Amino acid sequence: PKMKPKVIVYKKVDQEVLDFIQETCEVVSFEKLDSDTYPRFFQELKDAQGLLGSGLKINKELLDQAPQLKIVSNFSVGYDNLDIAELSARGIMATNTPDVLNDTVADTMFGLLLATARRMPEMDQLVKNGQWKTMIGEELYGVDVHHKVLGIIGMGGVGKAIAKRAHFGFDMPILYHNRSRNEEAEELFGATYCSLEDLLKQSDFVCLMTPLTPATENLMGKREFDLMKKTAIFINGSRGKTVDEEALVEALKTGEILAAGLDVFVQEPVQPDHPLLSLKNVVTLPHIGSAVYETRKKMAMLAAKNLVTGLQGETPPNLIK
Ligand code: 8YV
Repeated sequence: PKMKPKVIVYKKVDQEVLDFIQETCEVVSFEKLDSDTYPRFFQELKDAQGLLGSGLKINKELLDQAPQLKIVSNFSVGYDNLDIAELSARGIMATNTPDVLNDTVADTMFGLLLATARRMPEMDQLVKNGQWKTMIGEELYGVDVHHKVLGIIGMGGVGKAIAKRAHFGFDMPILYHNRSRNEEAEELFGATYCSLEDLLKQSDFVCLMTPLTPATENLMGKREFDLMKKTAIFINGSRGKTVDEEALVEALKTGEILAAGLDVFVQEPVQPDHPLLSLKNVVTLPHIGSAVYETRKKMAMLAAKNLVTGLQGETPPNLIK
């Protein structure tokens, strides 16, 4: 009988997902990669034909240790951890898990936007710390969201789901900046395409939802934060490296912008002594955009399907070109 291709699953997935892969592959699984598991991971990598997981930097150095690799299946929509040019040069397929997470991530981003606008974590702590002595005065007021201008940088699947929430749920006029026009967002949600500069100048909320690419690295720096309204709020649900964090800290401290809601950071987990964490006008989340059971299960199953179909010689549903 034909030998089953060996694959490494390097992120915790449900047994049902492993069982599905095991129907056609020999599976070596790691719940996480760290100093304890890396030695065995690189040992197994020598004759592995498939990889499934998220966040592992897959570049020339790693690929030189994986001579039989045929496909890398990312358990994420973002694939900045993959050196696509190197994978392509070696004829190795790469796939990701778009679409299934759009609504979940858009919910998270809108929750983060509302929490930041109305200072909810700060108010929650005030109650829990027994500081609620009188009815809240204007020094603790937040800002309105409904009818305010939302600027979306990156009108992809998640950006569109955010626009839907803003338009139908909060009567927000929407501006967007993107590599290309998005007629659907314009027709369905009244989104208006504009330059990054105009978006930054006119938006009350700026939501950064682009992939991390050489074009978007440090997209938001001092110049960009200075262009924003002093009453504006910045939300980042993309990747940490799309933002110059020093410039963001400066903008928040000097009042160039009002506040920020962040689900992603340059270094993750973010270190406890990071300057951002000392600011009252910053709301932070530990990269939980898609972190609900049903959605992560859909992502895992999609990553598994991409892996299995690729190894069976078919074109995977989500092949990254
Ligand atoms: C994942 C993400 O949580 O999909 C992405 O790009 O950032 C998140 O949905 C993360 O990559 C781990 O799977």
